Formats: sequence, structure tokens, C-alpha cells
Amino acid sequence: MTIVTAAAAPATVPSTALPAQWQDWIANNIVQGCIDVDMVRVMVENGFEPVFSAHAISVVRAMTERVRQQVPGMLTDYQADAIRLPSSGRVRAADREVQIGFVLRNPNVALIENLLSDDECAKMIQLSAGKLRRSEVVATEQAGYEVSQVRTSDGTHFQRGENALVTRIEARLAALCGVPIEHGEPLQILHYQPGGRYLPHHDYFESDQIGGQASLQQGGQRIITVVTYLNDVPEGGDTTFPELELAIKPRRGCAVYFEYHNHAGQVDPRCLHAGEPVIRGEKWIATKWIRKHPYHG
Ligand SMILES: O=C(O)CCC(=O)C(=O)O
Repeated sequence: MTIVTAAAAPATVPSTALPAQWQDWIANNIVQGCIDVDMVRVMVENGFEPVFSAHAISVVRAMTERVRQQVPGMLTDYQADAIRLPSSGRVRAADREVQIGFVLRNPNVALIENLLSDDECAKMIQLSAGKLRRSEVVATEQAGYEVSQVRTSDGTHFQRGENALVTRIEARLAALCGVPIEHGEPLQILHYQPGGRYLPHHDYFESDQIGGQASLQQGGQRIITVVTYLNDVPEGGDTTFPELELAIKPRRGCAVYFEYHNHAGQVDPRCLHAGEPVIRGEKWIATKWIRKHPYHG
């Protein structure tokens, strides 16, 4: 395996602490399969002591190995495909004109404004309020779902086409994403009270977990998430992407859209996201997960 050359290595900072850019350089080379002796040579050429270099590499290698075992996706060299969403401006989504607020590429994240009207948001809340129960997450050790402290909200679902409003929302999302309605999971409604939150997580399924394997049988991997905000939250409740240092403030009728699966079948660990604790007021969202293949639950 070819090592990144000395020319591409970070500027030298001889010291007893390893500068962050050198930590990244070592980690990148380890992921690419470079051997220690080559990395030590480049570090020594850049002014580091040989013993210090070997020690630093062994520490980064041990940490990288732990990440490889615990979250293998973090070490995937993911390249996003072209984003499916129109890239800017006002666009027609079936029966409604929406506005693309911002678009990030690779990872592919966007804000859709005006996806639902105020009345539609109020109607979704009204239809859901009577049938909420404690939210669950995909079980790790068994097929199905389980209650978890990862997520402290109440929720409910609407089957595809369950009523006229759900049908309209699904048609808009299918038009925007260019993915048939049949690839969508049931629309999930979540309600967070003050203190309610959803800890950082990925929406794609882990094939090395029993629950993930079972979910993958229902239409393949999830490829897109659209989280639509049904109300304004007075304080807290942002959707955050820690890897991207991005925070989206809930605004009624707007939606955050993100893709995390490419044509090579890889998933994008940078789409780690969280629902931050609601501080004041409450938070209602409607989440649509879209699969690679038609979904059958
Ligand atoms: O509450 C949020 O803002 C995020 C919701 C979420 O992560 C999800 O539904 O997968």
C-alpha cells in the first residue's frame, strides 16, 4: 500500500504532543493500510523523534482499531452521489410549490421550506394526538423494535396513503426525491415534551445487528430521511448533525432532508444526527424514511 508522501504530510511541529493534523495523517494512512515503518520514516523526515513517532503511531492504530470494531462505518471513505433533490430555488412538488433553502453536497443535506401549510401541520398534529405511544428504536439483539433511553418521545405512524393528507405529503416527497411512493416507510409522527430528545444516531441499518438484518429484509437499506417540523419550538429541539457542525431550528412546515447511501451500496456515517432536548414548549415532527427498494413492513 502506498504511503502518503512526505510532501503531502502536514507542516512539521516537533513537540511532545502530536498535533491534530498529524493524528489525522496517521489515521488516514492506517485506514489505507500503510505500515508503521513507512509512517515513522516520513515523520522522522519531518522532524519528529523516531521513538516518539513509533509510539504515536501505535496509539493512533489502537484507537483506529477500536473504531473499526465498534463503528466500522466511520472508517468508510464515502463519496455521495449527485443529490436527488433539485439544487435550489422554487420547485413544484406535485400539488405544492416549495423552496429549497440550502443544499450541502457530499454529504447531501438540504432544507426544504414550505413543504406543508400551517393548516396541514395543525391537521397532522390533530390526527396524531389521540394515538401516541412511547417511541421505540430498532432493536439491536432481536428483530423488531424496543423502548430505549436513546429516544424519549411519543409517536405514532400513518400507513402509506392512510388518508388524503398523508397521500398528498407522500406525493410531494416522491416528486422531490424522484423515488416512487412505494419506497417510503409509514410516516412517523413524533411528539417531544420539554426535556424530550433523540440522542445522536444513524437512520441506516447496521447489517451486523439482528434487528438491522430483519429491517433490511423489508425493502433494503434506508437511503433518505425527511424530517418535517409541524410546529415552531420556542427554545431547544434543534436537529443537529455533530459531524457537520450543523443545527436546524424547527420551523413549522419546513423539512430537513438528508441522503446517506450511494450507488456503491455504502452508507454515510457523517449523517449522524440528533434531536436536541426541547427546553421550552413542545416539538412535533413527521419523519419519512425512504428505502432503496419498495417497502413492505
Ligand atoms: O427530532 C429530530 O429533530 C430528529 C428526529 C430523527 O432523528 C429521526 O426521526 O430519525
